[in-house]
Order: sequence, then C-alpha cells, then structure tokens
Amino acid sequence: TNSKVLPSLVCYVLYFFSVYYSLRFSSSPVGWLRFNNKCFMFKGKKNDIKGNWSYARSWCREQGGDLAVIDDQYENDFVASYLRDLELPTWIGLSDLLVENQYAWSDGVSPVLYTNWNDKEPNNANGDEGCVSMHASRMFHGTWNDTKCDLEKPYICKKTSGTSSIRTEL
Ligand SMILES: [Ca+2]
Ligand SMILES: [Ca+2]
Repeated sequence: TNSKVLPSLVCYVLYFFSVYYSLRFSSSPVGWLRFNNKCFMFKGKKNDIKGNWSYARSWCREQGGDLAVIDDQYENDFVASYLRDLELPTWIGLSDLLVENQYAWSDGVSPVLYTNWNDKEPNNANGDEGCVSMHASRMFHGTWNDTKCDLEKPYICKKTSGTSSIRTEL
C-alpha cells in the first residue's frame, strides 16, 4: 500500500543524494571547487571584499591553503573559466618579491612548472611590479601579468586535495 511504499521511497531518495554528495564533494571542503588534486576558492565577486596580494595570501593561509598554484594548461583553463564571474584581474600565488625576475609560488614549495604570460609580460613596469594576476577580460582571458602588489583585486586560493589539513575540516 501507499503508506508502506512512500517511506521506503523517501529513504531511497535520501540515500541516493547522500551517496551522490559524498562522492561529488567529499574531497573538497564547502566553498572549494575541486580540479584534479587541488581545491580552489574564488574570492572577490561583485560585492565581495578585494585585497592586495599580501592580504589575499594571508586570507588563503587562514583557510589552511595558500594563493593559487597553477601547474598546467588544464588547471589554467579551469581557473580562467571562473574568472568571468569575478570580472577583474585576479591574484594568483606567483611573485618575484624575493628576487627580481625569479618567479616563485607563495606556498614556498611548489616548483614553477607552467606559466601563461600575456604578450610582453612580465614587464616589471616602472620597476615596480612583483605580483601576478590573471586576466579576466574577454580579450586577454586567462593570461598572466605582473602588476603592482598593493592593488586591490579578487583572488584565488588553493588547497591540495586529500591532505590532512582538508580531512580535518570535513
Ligand atoms: Ca618584478
Ligand atoms: Ca606587467
């Protein structure tokens, strides 16, 4: 009868969604988007707070991550596809703050495996550009530019998926 079928149907539907969500989202904490072995978080949509590069790095570190590290074209395409929402050039973790013209990722451990500089970048304009943002505009979409570190921009954080720092937050 209906009174027996309905509860089991509800259980079945709940079970289905719980499995779906655990498979779909288990490897990234809430608010983070997974791509391969990394989780990314995008900050700075329309009314969101923006920040200079140092602020952005501190913010990402407070979440147990760091500014975004991008290791290949696939990751760059993934990240760039979300910049349409942010609309402005967006901080990633690359800088030459320690040694001029030697670019390094802000997490201090990731080697620089890939870059996607826009034409004639990095140009260290006015001798005063040390932090790297990704273009969101239609024309330069996804390419990189060294720029002044104290500009306020949206930013992207990363965590490595499957590390203990992520598991403890689940
Ligand atoms: Ca520079
Ligand atoms: Ca530049």
